[in-house]
Amino acid sequence: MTEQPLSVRRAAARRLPGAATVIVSLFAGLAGLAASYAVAGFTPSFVAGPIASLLSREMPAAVVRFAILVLGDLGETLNLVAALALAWFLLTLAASVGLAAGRRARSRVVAPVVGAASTGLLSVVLTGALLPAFATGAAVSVVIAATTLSADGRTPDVAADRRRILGGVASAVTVTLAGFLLGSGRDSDTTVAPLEVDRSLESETESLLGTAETQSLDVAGLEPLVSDSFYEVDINSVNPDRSADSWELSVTGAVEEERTYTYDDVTSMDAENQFVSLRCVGEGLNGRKLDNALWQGVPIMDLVEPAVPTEGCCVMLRAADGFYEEFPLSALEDGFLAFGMNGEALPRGHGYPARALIPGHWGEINVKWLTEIEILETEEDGYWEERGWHGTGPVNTVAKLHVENDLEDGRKQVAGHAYAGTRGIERVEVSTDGGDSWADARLSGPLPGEDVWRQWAYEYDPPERSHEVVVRATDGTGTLQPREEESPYPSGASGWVSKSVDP
Ligand SMILES: Nc1nc2c(c(=O)[nH]1)N[C@H]1C(S)=C(S)[C@@H](COP(=O)(O)O)O[C@H]1N2
Ligand SMILES: [Mo]
Repeated sequence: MTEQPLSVRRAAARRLPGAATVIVSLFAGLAGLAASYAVAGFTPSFVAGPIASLLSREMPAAVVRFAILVLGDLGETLNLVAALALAWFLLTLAASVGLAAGRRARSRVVAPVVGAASTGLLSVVLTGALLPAFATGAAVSVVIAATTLSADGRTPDVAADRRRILGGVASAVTVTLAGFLLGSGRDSDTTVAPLEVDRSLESETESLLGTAETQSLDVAGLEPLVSDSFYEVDINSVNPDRSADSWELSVTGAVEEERTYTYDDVTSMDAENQFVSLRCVGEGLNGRKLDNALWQGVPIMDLVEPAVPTEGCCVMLRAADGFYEEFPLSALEDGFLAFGMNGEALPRGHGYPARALIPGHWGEINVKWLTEIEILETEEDGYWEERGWHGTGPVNTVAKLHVENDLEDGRKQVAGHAYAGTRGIERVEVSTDGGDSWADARLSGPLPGEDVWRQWAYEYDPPERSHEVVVRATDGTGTLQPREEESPYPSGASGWVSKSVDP
């Protein structure tokens, strides 16, 4: 048997066993993922962000419907978990390219360098952002270097292999923990600049918020007329992260002259306050995706009219997250462009820098992170209509039953909100015997505005057995809401809410 040259023996010693390569790649990938999160936080520059968007966009309509109707908010969590897993897997593959290259080149420095380059490239291709890609590459190279550099090449024994793998794992765990802490400590609203409006609007906002507070019914556990926590529905689990400086809104399509506005253009126009409630077409009959806020902004037609629309029938609103919704021009005419919410800048989750509010219509056409208003000459489907929903029209009338209190005097109290878009709420009735007899509920005083919910409450002496409480609303046109129960898909939940109440 001939003696092998020393260099070949060294290389053989440096070669990690197959399973170890997989382990080191997995840990390097994890560290890369965490480093990206540390720098980008929960934004589209985080390497898992674009994957989450892609997953929800490409998911078959039936799966999305199942997620909305059956899984609810869990669907969004699953989307995020899948995106994280996929990002980890891709980074692991890219890191293993580095290890393989190092093996072929028989050099200790090749693996960390190639691993950094391939994972960094993957990240930049996915996100288009340099800094998080750089962090990912650096973290991956640290983990790979911790395994390849700690080999001395002369001791091809199991103990040495184990030390090398442990070195990699230990460094990966450190980087991952640090990355997770840094990323989660990041304020998700760092790009949001404070709202600047003139003093007179500001004091009007304060006084209207005060009105909403005093008009709110004094019922324990009932959400006030300006929601404490406003629901959020997005096609993506990671929200856009536009700064006001980089944001522009253009009016395009069937217009005489296209127009583009900056954030300064929009916020220096004459701003107004508007109460507008939103309800999601996908929520269950007695669901919680109905809320109200006081918004600061400008009438949308103040931006559209200078472009002089020609013979349009409809409009397509497009957004920074790839969302788009189409609806008739007539609905746009009452539209509002909001850049403030309850006297603060619009939060990132609700569409910073600016969103559309289309009074009386389902939430979905109230497009957030708005970037383009395109006037159309022929109808087109929006994002949700392509997936089978009919959510561009006016909302259904609904009365929710969210609160059930035992009062000190022995009576029962039931309460909730009622909403009928721009038709308004005229009356809410309650039955405590399954719908045989009805009595009027108390209503909160109406707030100014065309599209605002109301609260209702009703107190009664409970019977000594469990009983069925039913609630129904009559809108401002005098129409009683239909009794028949309809599922949210495709045109929004409808029907009388009823609940069995124990004595
Ligand atoms: N750009 C964009 N706008 C959007 C959405 C979205 O995913 N992306 N979701 C819509 C849906 S389905 C609803 S119900 C409302 C919810 O608004 P909120 O998240 O501020 O409550 O926003 C609408 N606007
Ligand atoms: Mo929605």
